[in-house]
Amino acid sequence: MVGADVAAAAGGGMMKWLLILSGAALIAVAGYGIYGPEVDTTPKILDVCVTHSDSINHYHPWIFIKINGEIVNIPEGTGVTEECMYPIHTHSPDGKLHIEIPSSNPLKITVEDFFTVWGSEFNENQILDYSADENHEIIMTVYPTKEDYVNGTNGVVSTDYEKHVFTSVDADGDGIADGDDTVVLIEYKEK
Ligand SMILES: [Ca+2]
Repeated sequence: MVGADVAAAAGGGMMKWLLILSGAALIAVAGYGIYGPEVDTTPKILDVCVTHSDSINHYHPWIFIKINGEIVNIPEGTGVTEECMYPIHTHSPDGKLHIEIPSSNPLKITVEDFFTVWGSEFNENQILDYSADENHEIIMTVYPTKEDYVNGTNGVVSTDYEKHVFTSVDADGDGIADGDDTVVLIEYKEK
């Protein structure tokens, strides 16, 4: 009798655990149902290849990176592989970006897209291998033209960081995307 009582007690305990576990599984399934599709962080920029023959909105912003005052070289051919030329890429090592948006796929191109095709890190706390800390900060400044950047005029500090859009909109009606010739400067420096 004693043995049977122990077995019954053990069986009851197991049933309790099964109920708890199945409850947890239900919550997990429900959670996936609610949140699963929303956490798709696959960079869309890597799904699109461009060719010069497609009908394309083609314009040229600039990006410059300074680490402790030194300009970082951005390689020629960033965003260009044998298999794919991504909608944001370089053809020279001078910070000139080529944005080519197929009219069949009107992407919104961000600074993050460039770092994605480059395979490098950038956000408000990190630029390349450098992290913001108590002594260092990351400042992003946007200039309306390359000439402004060279002259140090009309720069606006932005807190958009990687979310900054190189706009393809032509709000001023000159026939060129307004993001053309704009400059993003990312600086990592001592506070
Ligand atoms: Ca324009």
